[in-house]
Amino acid sequence: MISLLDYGAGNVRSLRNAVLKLGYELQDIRAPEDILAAEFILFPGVGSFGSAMQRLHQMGFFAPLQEYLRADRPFLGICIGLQALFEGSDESPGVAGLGIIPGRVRRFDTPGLSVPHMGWNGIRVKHPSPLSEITADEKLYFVHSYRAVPEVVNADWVLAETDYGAPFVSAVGRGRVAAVQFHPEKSGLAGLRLLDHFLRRPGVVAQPGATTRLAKRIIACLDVRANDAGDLVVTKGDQYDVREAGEVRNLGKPVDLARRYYEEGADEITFLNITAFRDFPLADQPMLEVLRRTSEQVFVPLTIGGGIRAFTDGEGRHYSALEVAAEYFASGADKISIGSDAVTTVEQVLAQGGRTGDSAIEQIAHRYGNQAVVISIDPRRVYVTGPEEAPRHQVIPTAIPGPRGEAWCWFQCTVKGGREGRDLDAVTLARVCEQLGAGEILLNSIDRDGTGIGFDLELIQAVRSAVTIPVIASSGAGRVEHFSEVFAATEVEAALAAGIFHRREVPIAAVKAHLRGCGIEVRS
Ligand code: 1PR
Repeated sequence: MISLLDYGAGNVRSLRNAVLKLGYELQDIRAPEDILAAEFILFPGVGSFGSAMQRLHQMGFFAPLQEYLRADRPFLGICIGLQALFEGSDESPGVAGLGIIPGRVRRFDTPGLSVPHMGWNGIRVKHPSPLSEITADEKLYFVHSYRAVPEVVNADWVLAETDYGAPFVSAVGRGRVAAVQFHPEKSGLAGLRLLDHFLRRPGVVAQPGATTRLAKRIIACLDVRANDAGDLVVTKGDQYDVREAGEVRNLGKPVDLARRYYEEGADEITFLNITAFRDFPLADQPMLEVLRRTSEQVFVPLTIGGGIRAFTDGEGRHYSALEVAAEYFASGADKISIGSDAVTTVEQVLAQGGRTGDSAIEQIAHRYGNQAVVISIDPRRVYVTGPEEAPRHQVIPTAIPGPRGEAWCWFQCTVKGGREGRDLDAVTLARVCEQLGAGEILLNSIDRDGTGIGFDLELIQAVRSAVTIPVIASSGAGRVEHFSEVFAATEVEAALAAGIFHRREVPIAAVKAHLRGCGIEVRS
């Protein structure tokens, strides 16, 4: 019997699904006395270090949990569940951790490194543990901006290290207490196997591993909307036009396609509810059901976008963007993606010269962590004769001339699925969203969407070099070489495609085999 310590923030649905799939029984810790009565505690800490500690105190869990851990009783912490074992974190100065392991958790600080550390990386095993199960070519899913560092005082706790800039502690353990910085429930079959071993606790002899490298991620994107008959389908546009002979293109059922991409090796799955800008997403129960059913079968990160903003329904009830996002997280999303509302927010910030404090980005990042907030940008090229023609925008020289031979362009943000252009450029949008607390950029291109002619490298480079958070290149992939091209020409952390995967023109495995052949690190 596994007892889950869930204090109600973020996506623990996937962890529940993973534990149940492995055949264990699961119960929730609801009261302080449940802690000392537990046989095995699973603690998937969520949110910031400070909010996690605050919740433990509020619920009366802090002291019994310390007692449980000091008595060396069976425990597995995940992510913040690892960091909480330390004395404190630079993320929340002045807030004490559980203090089981000496040392502090610190922010990644290597210059030039994108933060969060997000994606698939390896582990280097230091001490015998179930982690020795993981082979040198297997990778696990990480997403965090703070990390514990190996120090003399905690050396006897460190089970594994991972390299990102410098080595950090990716797993700890002593006696029957263990914790991992990565998410086993989001790490595909390797993660499920590992979770099973931790829960069964076999003894294995460690083989010290080599340097680890963060993999470039390959993401499958499913644009979802209702067709004219009212069924939710995966569709795909050409430059955002999803209709063919008047009908919405139907490329399959969302859950079936997501499962297929998981089995074929996608590192993440993104759902974009593309017409949610005009409907209220919480009224869209079929979409929430898609997410729930997908998270029962897909054990890699799930992102959902579309319609994340404040909303007042027909009866005058107001819903905050945080409430909308909470429903998505509770239904199985690991990250939410914000499109149109990010544009509105940045316009307000620029108009008033500072943060709004109550934007969806700020609220959701504060509650669920920066890594949970993706900004989806839908830009379109606007050609100009020189920077002086658009003095308020980030104008770049372009090797792809405009219709009148223009050699300069800027990238105009659009809202409502490309239907409306705004007086804001994508570079500025990305920069301001990072300042507001976004953790990742999903960078589409209306010009390239569905064309199969390759990613817009100039756009991607312009945005990538303006921010320090990870960027996902999207739109235009037609061949495996387009993926190696974008990773060679820019520093993006991930590349996303839709049409070529839906139409089975290029399998995900072929993309990865090609990248591996080019010496680019990918997850097997
Ligand atoms: O504005 O917060 O409600 O979010 C709406 C979301 O829906 C945005 O993320 C926006 O990008 C997306 N969206 C809206 N309309 C469309 C459309 O296609 N008509 N889809 C749309 C955007 C673009 C990509 C696509 C890549 C790769 N889809 O995600 O998957 O371009 O395609 P390819 O590999 O076939 O070239 P809000």
